[in-house]
Amino acid sequence: MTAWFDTEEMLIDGVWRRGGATLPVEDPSTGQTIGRIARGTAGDIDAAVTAAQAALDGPWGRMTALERGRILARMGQMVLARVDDLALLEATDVGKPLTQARADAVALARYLEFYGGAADKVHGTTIPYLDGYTVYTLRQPHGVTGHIVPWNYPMQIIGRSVGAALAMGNAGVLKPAEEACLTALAFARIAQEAGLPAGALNVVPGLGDEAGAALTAHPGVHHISFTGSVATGVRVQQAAATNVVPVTLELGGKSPQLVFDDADLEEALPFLVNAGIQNAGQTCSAASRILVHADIHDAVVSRMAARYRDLRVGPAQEDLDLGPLISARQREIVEGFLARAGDLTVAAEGQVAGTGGHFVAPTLLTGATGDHPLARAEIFGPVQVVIPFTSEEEAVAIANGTDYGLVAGVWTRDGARQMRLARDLRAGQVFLNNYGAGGGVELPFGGVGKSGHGREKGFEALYGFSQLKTVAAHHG
Ligand code: TXE
Repeated sequence: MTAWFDTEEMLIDGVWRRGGATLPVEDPSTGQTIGRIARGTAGDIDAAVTAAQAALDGPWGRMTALERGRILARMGQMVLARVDDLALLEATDVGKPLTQARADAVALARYLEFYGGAADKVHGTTIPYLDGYTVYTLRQPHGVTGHIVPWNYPMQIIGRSVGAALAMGNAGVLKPAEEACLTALAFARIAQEAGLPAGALNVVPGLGDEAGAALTAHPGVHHISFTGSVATGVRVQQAAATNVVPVTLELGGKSPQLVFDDADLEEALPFLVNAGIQNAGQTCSAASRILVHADIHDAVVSRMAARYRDLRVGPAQEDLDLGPLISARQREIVEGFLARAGDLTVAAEGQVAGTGGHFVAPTLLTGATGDHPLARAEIFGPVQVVIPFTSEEEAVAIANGTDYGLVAGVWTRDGARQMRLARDLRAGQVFLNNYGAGGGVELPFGGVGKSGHGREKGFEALYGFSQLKTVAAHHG
């Protein structure tokens, strides 16, 4: 399938090796099996954790922050040099249109540049204390970090999680999603070529309930970062609790964009639709709820509907607006939600141009109230629900009325309202007159409520991937 590397190997302690059983690699654009990956076992995870600890006890653990940063920066340059190869792998494995896959590869490079540059800029402080004391803090790595990554944005999530962890001097074990492992393996090749020492990053593909569960329960792991579903996140946190290990959980959402009657609709409209259908709606921060002031509801719906009717869905390699969903299972989940939308109105659908893949037509639904099941559940497909409101208070109540709280967008020209909503919306990120801010590698990201806890991206992630030690010296 790829001449670049053997997809059935995993990387443990700097050595590429095959395991026992394997899992199929499916191209979601065709439904065809196009290769195989290793099905890592609890034994492989154990070997990977041991290798990571050995790296911490060896040259990697003694490396200066400057040297770590240089390796990450080199990795970033090498990712940029292979952007097209990485994009093709991701498009084929995940089903995202080539342009989006390419943007994800560029974002991976950007994370590596950012965290490479930041590695030697995070440090402790001195604290004025009693007479005769000198007190300071040391910021140190947790040790072995476990990274469980989903299939929707493998490269971006690896960049934000593994990049930040390595910058702080941790040694990682990465368990990519069984549906999409190829760019994780390619990334590990690049890391090795860039000079990352053996064991600093180990990659073990495999099933969630096998390799994933073994990683989260392993007593040699000191921190776990997880991006995925709420149900699995709960299991990950429970497993980590057994070993009293901190976790960062990013569990998706039901993010709203609020459109007030003084909004600049020309500006807003592309964001309203794109933030809902990007990556076929399989985005943690997808704007799956559009809350619109009743006075402009019909105008907004009719313009969104026009855009929907132009959307084309087809094989990732054809680079249309949307690719397929990741799997037959994910398509069944999304179609199940649509089957329960009977009392809502389908305002518009896009056009499916492909056959054989896990394609779902993007669907714009209207007629919902904030408490409708489709307005509360994460659908994780190209489906947006439009909900009218008549006052600012009502809009905030609807926006805050789900179990989630990842991202919110507000479209209004009223500066005072912008400030009130930025304060009152229950979300880890609030965007005023934009949505997503171009990906925002530098911007702290994470949720409240069932969207999870902990912050990734930006400098904040570096604090999360390290711990503070206080040193108090009494010298008289
Ligand atoms: O997620 P899982 P799935 C949501 C989205 C989607 C639903 C199901 O709503 O429809 O989750 O997707 C690993 N111990 N999101 O089933 O199970 C698994 O191997 C340790 C939102 O794919 O959470 C994979 O690597 N790990 C989301 C990762 O967890 C385990 C992104 C995610 O799988 C495990 C993806 C276990 N017991 C889905 N079981 C987002 N936040 O963006 C599974 N895994």
